[in-house]
Amino acid sequence: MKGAASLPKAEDSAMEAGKRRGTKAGWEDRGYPQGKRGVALLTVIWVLTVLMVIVLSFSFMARTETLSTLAFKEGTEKRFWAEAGLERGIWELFYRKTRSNPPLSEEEAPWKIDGTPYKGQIGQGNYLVRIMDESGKVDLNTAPEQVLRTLITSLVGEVTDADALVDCILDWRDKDDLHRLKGAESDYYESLPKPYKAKNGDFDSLEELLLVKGMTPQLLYGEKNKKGLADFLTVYSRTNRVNINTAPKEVLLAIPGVSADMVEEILAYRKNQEIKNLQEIGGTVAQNQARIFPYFSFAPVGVFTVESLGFKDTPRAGYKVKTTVALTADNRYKTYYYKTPVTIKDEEGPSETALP
Ligand SMILES: [Ca+2]
Repeated sequence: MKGAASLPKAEDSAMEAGKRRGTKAGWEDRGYPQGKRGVALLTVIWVLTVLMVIVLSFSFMARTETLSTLAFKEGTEKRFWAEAGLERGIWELFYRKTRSNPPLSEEEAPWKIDGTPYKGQIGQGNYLVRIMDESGKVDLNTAPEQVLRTLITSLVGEVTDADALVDCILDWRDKDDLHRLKGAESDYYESLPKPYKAKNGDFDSLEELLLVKGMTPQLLYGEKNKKGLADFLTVYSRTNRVNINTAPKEVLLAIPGVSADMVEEILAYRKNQEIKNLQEIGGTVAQNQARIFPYFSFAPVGVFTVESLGFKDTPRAGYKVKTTVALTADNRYKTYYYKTPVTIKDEEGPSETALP
């Protein structure tokens, strides 16, 4: 008890000493001149400022993180909605295969495979799916030269020397090292800053076209309101004909001997039924059938591209995925190509044809 009683006394005397040090006499005692008495306050303000800057930068970082997490979440959602659309598209292909008889009603009818967009809903999201028959496109490796030339000229002739582009594509593909008039072979490609050789073999993918002299992503994928070559070319049909039931207008027009009137007749006829021969279309198509027949087939070869756009409110802010699949005999499918995302910038975006 004695010790405990003496302790407060010792504390008291220490406090007294502290108080004394805080007095004017105290500062002077410790050798601070009178003019520097605000230095502690200044230090405190500085420390507070530095702390505020740190806190503000932390809060800014946290906000950025939150926003990027939200964007990631939305992007992931859209991606899975798009993936769902892709699965649906493939499922529709199998359904189509089993529905060889004419459908009883509109709902029973299988989806069209000419790029017609179909909309679906899953959870809180939506998808927009298009199926394209690869045999409705022009095969880059097997198409007759005239078809390739007419198609490419009609699509990009306004912005580039289409003849030179076609010459370079054919030179890239042919086995020899002999230049066409405006073509390019290994000697040109080896003179580039990053040299490589001409393939002298078939194209394995459309992207390979970007290695060919004169080809640009804009020409291949199209720009905002202009379609690119990729919508009309393929490496998967492996035939020199195009499917008259699914070929886009641009491809039909590239067929030698096919006029704009014939294209209208074909499009009008196939709207309601499948074309089985040229005779049944009648009109100018039937009159010219002998001439144009060698360029056409009437059924798909079984390779399809499914393109799906996942979105919440507007397709313009969507996420797009694309796959090319081949249906195999055992009711399975093989994936030849898959791309995610097909970004709005390097592809035609949710192109006008993909919008509802
Ligand atoms: Ca060559």
